[in-house]
Amino acid sequence: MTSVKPSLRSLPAWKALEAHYAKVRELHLRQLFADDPKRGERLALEAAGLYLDYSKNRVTDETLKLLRQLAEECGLRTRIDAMFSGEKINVTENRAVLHVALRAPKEASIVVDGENVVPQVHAVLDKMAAFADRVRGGDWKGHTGKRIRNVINIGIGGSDLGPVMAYEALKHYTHRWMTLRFVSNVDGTDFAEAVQDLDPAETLFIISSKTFTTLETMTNAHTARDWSLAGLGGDAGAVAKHFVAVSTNAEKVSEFGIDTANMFGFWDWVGGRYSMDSAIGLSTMLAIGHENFRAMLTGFHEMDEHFRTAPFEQNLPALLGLLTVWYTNFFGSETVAILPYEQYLKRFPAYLQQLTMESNGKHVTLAGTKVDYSTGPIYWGEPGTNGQHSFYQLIHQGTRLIPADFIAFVETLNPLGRHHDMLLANVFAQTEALAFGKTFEQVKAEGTPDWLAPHRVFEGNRPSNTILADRLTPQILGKLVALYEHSVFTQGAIWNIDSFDQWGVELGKVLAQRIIPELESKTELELRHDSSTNSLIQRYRKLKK
Ligand code: G6Q
Repeated sequence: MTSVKPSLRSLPAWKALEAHYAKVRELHLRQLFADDPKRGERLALEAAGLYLDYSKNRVTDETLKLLRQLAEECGLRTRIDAMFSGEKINVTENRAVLHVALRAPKEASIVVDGENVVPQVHAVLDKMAAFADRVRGGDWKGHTGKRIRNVINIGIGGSDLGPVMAYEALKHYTHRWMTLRFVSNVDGTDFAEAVQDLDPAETLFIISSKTFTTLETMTNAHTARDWSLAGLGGDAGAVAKHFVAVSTNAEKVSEFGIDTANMFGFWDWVGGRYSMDSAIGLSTMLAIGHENFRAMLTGFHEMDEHFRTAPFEQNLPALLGLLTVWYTNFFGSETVAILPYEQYLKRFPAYLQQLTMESNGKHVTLAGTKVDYSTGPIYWGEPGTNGQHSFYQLIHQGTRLIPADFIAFVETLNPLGRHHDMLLANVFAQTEALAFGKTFEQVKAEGTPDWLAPHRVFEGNRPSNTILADRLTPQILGKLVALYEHSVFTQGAIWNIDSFDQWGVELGKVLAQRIIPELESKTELELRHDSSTNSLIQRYRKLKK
């Protein structure tokens, strides 16, 4: 995979896209829709239960053809096959990238280093299911014999964002007698607030850490153990009933005092940000039950199969990824807004931030040469309609081009009077307003005085996708997450980067380890940082109590 490839900019499709961009950059969506009355029906795709309307994008048929050609020239097809067959496509860590194996059906075979990993995946799933049944059924008792009513997942990054998002997204499917909380930050407030109203006798901690060495998670895990034991009379034997682990590191797990019988494993071919459907999803399974969890996996798998087999013209993730490349590299867009019109998806944009930005925030190619084009855009967003009353102003009338994904469901899980029609009316209205805007003439025709008219003009031509599904089920959530995972993959394949490492998070971690003793030292130390860092450390040391 690392063989020297021609630079992206020199590919025929890239050059053709550059020339094409010069021709279409000013084309207005008003014009595109006027020229093709069926555009809204034509530029839509339905696959694996998701409907994507991509007609409100600044593309012509020629753009789409050239983007697909770019995908071919970049070897997207070969890259997809390499991932699915367990090749070590994470080259900087020499690892396979096999989150797709986490949702493969029992009879599938995916071989890594000579071994079919699918049976191992299902063995862990079965173990998780048995455990979840015992906790949910009240058979797993705490140290004092009380039933577990509270579950706290301690983890960070990939060991937190997926579980938090999935819990919020699937809350409708949870038992309400069970309280689920998530502690991630090393800021003690996170832990203190999570447990302040809980009884240790009824509280189970899941320590979720692939490496079991992460500073934040291990600090919180030790604090949790102290809190638990303090509340349970100090008997270290209580740990066995109140702590389980999700990790790849059995040695560290048992060093911490957790019986490895209560450890749920996964593998180095699962990246943190791609792990919510592995044992890292144990809190999700405890919350929604194993049948729902398995339904979510089925959803993931359906989207995987779609991505693996559908031709690029009909391939949702490939199309979404290519559109992002189009805006990022040709229009110079720097961000993508994720706007779910579904309250349960309130943490979805935060989840996608890690998935997309940790994956594609890279400055060198697979071969290690500096890229001469932009890579991963900034993903951000908030649920609608709230965002409409804050930042949408800039999307509508600001000077930046911000492609936006609107996500909505035909049915609500909480039917309440007219709420849902109003919610959906806003989705459709926003994408319409973004695309078509309001001209000076239209504003004037409303009797607006000349001086005010420019302020009320909406230029329009702001691109958006609308993703519609029937209803937010575990299965649909799996499809939605897989859609974005593979869109990220598509982008990474075009940019020829390693979407599966994250060296960028290392430096700060290492420096923090050096600074911790400098903050804690009782004696004066000679600081050897730059003058800014030195004086911040000195100020903190002087003022802290
Ligand atoms: C994700 C990253 C990162 C990781 C956390 C937690 O892809 O690798 O966010 O998930 O740093 O790591 P541990 O699970 O090892 O504690």
